[in-house]
Amino acid sequence: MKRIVLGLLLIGIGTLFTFATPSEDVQREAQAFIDAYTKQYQQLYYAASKAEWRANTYIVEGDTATRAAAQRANEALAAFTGSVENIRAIQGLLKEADKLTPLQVKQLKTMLYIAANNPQTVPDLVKARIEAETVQNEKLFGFDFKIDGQSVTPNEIDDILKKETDLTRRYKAWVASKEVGKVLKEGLVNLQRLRNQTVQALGYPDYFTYQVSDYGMTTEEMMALNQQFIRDIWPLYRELHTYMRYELAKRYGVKEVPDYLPAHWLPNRWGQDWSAAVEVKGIDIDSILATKTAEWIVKQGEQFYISLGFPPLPQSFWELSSLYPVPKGAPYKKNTHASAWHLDLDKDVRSLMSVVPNAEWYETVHHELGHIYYFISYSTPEVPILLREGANRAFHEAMGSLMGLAAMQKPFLAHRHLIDPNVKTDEMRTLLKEALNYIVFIPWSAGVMTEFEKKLYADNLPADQFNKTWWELKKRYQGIVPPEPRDEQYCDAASKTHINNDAAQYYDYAISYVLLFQFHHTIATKILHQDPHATNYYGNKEVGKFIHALMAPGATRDWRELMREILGEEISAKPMIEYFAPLMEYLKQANAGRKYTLPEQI
Ligand code: X8Z
Ligand code: ZN
Repeated sequence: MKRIVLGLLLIGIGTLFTFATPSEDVQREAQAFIDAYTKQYQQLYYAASKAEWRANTYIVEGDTATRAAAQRANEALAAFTGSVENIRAIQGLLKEADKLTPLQVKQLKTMLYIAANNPQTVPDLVKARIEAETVQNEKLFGFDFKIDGQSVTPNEIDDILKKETDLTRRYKAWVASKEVGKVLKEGLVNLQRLRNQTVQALGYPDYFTYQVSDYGMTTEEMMALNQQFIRDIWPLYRELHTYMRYELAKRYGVKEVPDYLPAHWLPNRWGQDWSAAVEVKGIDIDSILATKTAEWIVKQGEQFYISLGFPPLPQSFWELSSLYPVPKGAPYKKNTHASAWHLDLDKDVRSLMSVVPNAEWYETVHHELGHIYYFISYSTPEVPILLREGANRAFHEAMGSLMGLAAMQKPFLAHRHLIDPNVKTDEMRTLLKEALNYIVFIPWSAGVMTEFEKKLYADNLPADQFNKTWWELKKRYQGIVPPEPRDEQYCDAASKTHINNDAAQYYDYAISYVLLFQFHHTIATKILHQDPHATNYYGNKEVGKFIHALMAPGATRDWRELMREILGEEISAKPMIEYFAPLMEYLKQANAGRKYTLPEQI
């Protein structure tokens, strides 16, 4: 009996060897497909990027030509990446994945991931989604914000929210900033359906799950990770929340301290960063920067990267980027939210910003240049065009934010002659200011934004509950309430850029903040041997090599493996918590006798 079975088995293996294609042939076939795909993909991608660039830098009401051009280019890219023929070929090759090289498998999987957003089995849906996205962006950035009937720019609104102490004027600015949500609501409802339906055609349950899958994670895993971040920082957030209610009430001359922070009291339109509310004597970045130009800030950012060993930015970056606000009275508007673009997935790198000389833009410049230097670091022959992305999306967000943090620390500022090296500063207050940025951001990103978009896409949140849900989440996670009840004619979530044009990805930023403290801790303790609270990265080539090593592989490596290899760690908020630990005692003392309104545990 045994013998016969063995005999059959041998015959079986024999057949396999006779008829199956050897690995080399499969690899050759796959490579030919990948090369041909890549060539066409890069061309179409570049054309679409250029059309998008135009549509984001030159927004004129009624300019249907620019919009149509962007739509056409995006449709051509979608038709190719989502073509039934391509999907079949990719799936066919992936059936023989065990015979392919890991790099080939990664590229094919990337193709399939892109296809899922544009499947040409449902061409009308994809077309409708592209159109809806173009229109939404145009409405968002073509919007004319007004205070007392006077047009104001987002930079001007932000300035009021940072500096104004008169509550009526603050209220007007905040309310003005949310008006745009009204005109975006219908589009968002439409996009909720269209985004879900397009990815469902290739088997994803919803758009949120699709975006999360890029990390190799399920929606449940991603939600659990974000909830863990919130739990980790919650005790400190609760202290910060209490502290700010009392401090701001004092500042605005309000006798009765409110239980929750009114949204218009905070120095940011979404309450995502409160750091502008605290000044540190001796390191007043805003007044230092007020003496500089916007151009100087961008150059200063570039110098920092160069000092670490990175190359100067290419001439084309300076010629083709759109770095400053549109001149007053110009007949067009532009996207006012900062972004970095890798237009041809090779050498054409650009940034879109509206830099003015203040601390927020100083940080944002470092953030965007982080993306640009990430693009440059992986645009090498070793990294195939299709894998020219971050190890994951959060890595991409982390690098520049890390540099932004480093560029604010006292030894760095002194070295760069931005402050007097002998000036005495209050270190606890510096830490407080940093916490009001980095800690305050977590309940917003991991909580409000991530939960809202999960509900929107994975749970099909009904349109008559958008604003109610938004404010429930704001209260629960951030302890923030609107100045007065806001019904469903408003769509305050849609006042946030990412809800419209970077959908279901905001947890990227929560993860990136956690990662950046891991990166920073390693750099400070293992490379610089400096206190993480007081570092100076400037000019240190070893720091440059470390950052470069994280970026250069692009998406050719699994992000978890890369972390283990370079950091020897898994993702963890521990370095972030440790960094801010000294603040806990200080705040508890400052808050002694004050009423806490957030629960001890979330
Ligand atoms: O959107 C951004 C970047 C885009 S590349 C400027 N950020 C998030 C935001 O502004 O909401 C950076 C940190 C958080
Ligand atoms: Zn970014």
